[in-house]
Amino acid sequence: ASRAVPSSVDVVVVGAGFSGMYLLHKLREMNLSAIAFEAGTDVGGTWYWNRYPGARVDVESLAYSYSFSEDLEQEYEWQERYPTQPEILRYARHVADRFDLRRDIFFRTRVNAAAYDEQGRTWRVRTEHGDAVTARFLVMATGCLSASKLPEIPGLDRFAGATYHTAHWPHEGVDFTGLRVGIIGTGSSGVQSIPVIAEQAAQLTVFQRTPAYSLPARNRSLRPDEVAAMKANYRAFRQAQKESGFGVPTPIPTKSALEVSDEERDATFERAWESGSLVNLLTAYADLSIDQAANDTAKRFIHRKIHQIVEDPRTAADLCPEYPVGTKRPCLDTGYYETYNRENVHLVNLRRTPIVEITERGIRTSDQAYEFDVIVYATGFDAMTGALTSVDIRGRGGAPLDEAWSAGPRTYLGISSAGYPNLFMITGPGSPSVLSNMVVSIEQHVDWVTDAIAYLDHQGLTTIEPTQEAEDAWVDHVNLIADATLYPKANSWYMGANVPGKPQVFMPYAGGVGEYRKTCDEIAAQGYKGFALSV
Ligand code: NA7
Repeated sequence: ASRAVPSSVDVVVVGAGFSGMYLLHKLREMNLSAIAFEAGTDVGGTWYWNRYPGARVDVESLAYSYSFSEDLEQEYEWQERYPTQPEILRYARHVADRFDLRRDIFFRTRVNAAAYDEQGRTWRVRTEHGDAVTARFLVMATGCLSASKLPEIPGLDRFAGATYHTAHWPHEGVDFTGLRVGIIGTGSSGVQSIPVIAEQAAQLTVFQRTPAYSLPARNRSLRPDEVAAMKANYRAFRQAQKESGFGVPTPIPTKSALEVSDEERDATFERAWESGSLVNLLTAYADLSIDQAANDTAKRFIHRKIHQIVEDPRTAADLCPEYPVGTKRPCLDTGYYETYNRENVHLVNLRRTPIVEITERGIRTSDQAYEFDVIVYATGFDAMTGALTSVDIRGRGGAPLDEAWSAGPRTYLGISSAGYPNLFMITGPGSPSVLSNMVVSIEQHVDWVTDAIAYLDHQGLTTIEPTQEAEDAWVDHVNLIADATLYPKANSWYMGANVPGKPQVFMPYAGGVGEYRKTCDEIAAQGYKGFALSV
């Protein structure tokens, strides 16, 4: 914190999570000056903030890791199949140490504003501490799930006990022993933390608005032989990741769920359920994501599982989602449904009895007043756009980004936006991002963006900006793909549905990581088709 912020650099990076770290490394290798601003006190982004009990990644560690350094890839020793938050944070810290990244990161520093100077062709970036820096390029590496969200329930401030949001968990942890705990939210954060909190708390009451589809993670320690096999084959595996749909290599399904016998289908779903892999479930049949009747078969299978596990039939029924499988982000859990068989755990179905208010003592629903010592908010994020529009970003003519996006985000490739020259987003709306293994998508964007910067410098050009036509066409393309799927059928954060007043548009690109990469590469190879480049 004692270092002074330089007055001018080539690139300002906002965020020091997996995107920001790799960006810094890459930009340095290009001999460009770059700094990153990071709100946290350390690197790691998502894995720095989300310290709630039970927090884990839902992609396997050997796949959810950087591929840019073969030494790192070979030397790093992952312990678990699905690592916990501390293990992933340790990895991020290792990467920061290994590549000496911290010297260019300003921690405890939020970026408040960034304005494009049309004369100087630079971005003027301001931090919360009043520092200002001028940069040729601005890269928002701010993450897709980083602007956390509290529920809009009357009386939030009234509660006298302790409250925690899963994405702002205290570093020292929380001891729930002997406490009466209420938790709101049953997305991934709720599903992962509920079983762990239930083991400690005297009583745990879960307030569920929409149930999640969840698969048992079947987490375990990695075996030395499987790690060795992966490390011997890593290049081929990484290539397969890049070409895959979700950033996780899987055989491409050819069969329809409707063309096979019930026995065959059940056996297939059973194998996916046993495998502890979400992608195995989502790609079990070719039409699960596009055909309602096909999707219904997966839905019925999971409903049956829930009814088999959960003893109380009414609780089991309440835990069964109605929306199509996969149209909200499904979860991987460790003992989630089983937790509802504990005597100290109680499910409140908010569809039947909505929350009326938070009181000094707890939570009041339409039919009952619950008293708690602690309330946990597992209520998620203003996803994909929240972290971008919370910075006062102004492009040409001083146009605010949040106004340009008032009817939903508009990007070209999810990387850039018309009217905002030399501004790049890593895994922005309109790219596969949250529908993929994030590390694969992050590396692809960082490589693409740094290649574009190198191209400009090599050609003696100073600015790059998508044309309005290219952006409009991309937005249409993203919508067209989404409309061919079942995704828009759920009220999900993919759609912005969890934030009151947020425009309802399907934000990620659903055409798959491999197809998307091909498109990005072709556009670059054609001299950045759809972009206006200027000297
Ligand atoms: P999510 O998946 O957005 O889950 C948030 C949960 O909180 C979800 O069940 C919401 O119900 C619920 N919620 C939000 N607001 C309210 C209000 N006002 N009242 C009741 N319930 C509410 O966030 P997570 O942190 O769990 O996971 C984010 C991603 O991280 C996850 O998808 C993985 O990719 C990793 P809703 O569904 O909106 O009805």
